[in-house]
Amino acid sequence: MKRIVALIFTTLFLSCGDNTTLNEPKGIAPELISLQVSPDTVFFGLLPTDAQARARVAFGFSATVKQVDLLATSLRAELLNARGETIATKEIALQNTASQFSVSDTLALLLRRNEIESFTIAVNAFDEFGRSGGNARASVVVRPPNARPQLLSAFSPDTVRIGEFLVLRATVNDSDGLGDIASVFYFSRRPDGVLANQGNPIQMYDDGGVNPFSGDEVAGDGIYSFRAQVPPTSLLGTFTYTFYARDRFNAQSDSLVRQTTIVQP
Ligand SMILES: [Ca+2]
Ligand SMILES: [Ca+2]
Repeated sequence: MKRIVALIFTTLFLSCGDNTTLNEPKGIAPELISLQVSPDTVFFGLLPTDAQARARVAFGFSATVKQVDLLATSLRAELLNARGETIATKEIALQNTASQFSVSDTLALLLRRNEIESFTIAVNAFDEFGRSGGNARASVVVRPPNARPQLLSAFSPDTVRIGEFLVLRATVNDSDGLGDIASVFYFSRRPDGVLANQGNPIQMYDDGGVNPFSGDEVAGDGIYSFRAQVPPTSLLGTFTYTFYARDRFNAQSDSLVRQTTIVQP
């Protein structure tokens, strides 16, 4: 019995590694040496939304490319979510022979409020072989819709004598941070029913006592104060103070009302 065994050899697969080596590009790939993003914070609550409740969130960026040997032929900017997944991409063709140059553009996407999380912009420049010498990254923030400021408490003394100091206090908070509080103020209604200060709000201070009408103890702690001496000309009787806080989005808190009775010295 005759057995024929045919073996076919090919060097195709064995030579793969050698081909790769031969095609390996020589020279230094282009790299990103700086990245500026503006704005780096987007206030979602200020953006118009479409019928699907999506807002167009856009970050402008300016990236500086450094090319030593091989020219950069393309630039890719990506917006990454917290899990490192790419959720928006911008590809830009490049044709610049300078050793260093900047590229500015915008990376935008449509976002719903429940899709807000921490984002990163990553930018790469690639040579003709698709190599990048190193990316640049920047964190960007999308702020959720604005929260109204809260007036947590307000205080006025029961009784103050003419010539004594009246000190009013209000404690405020804002889920967007105390830095989002734009002003804390009150209206003063006199015993005769007329609003004091020509009906204008009277500003309170969280400045640690810098302003002469402050009376504030600690700056920046969300406790606002107003302090003034009751003049001899003051009406006697009960003053009614209505307190409010307002944030940078012009959202106003609910009010709190307190009363103080001014009496003879
Ligand atoms: Ca707010
Ligand atoms: Ca304070």
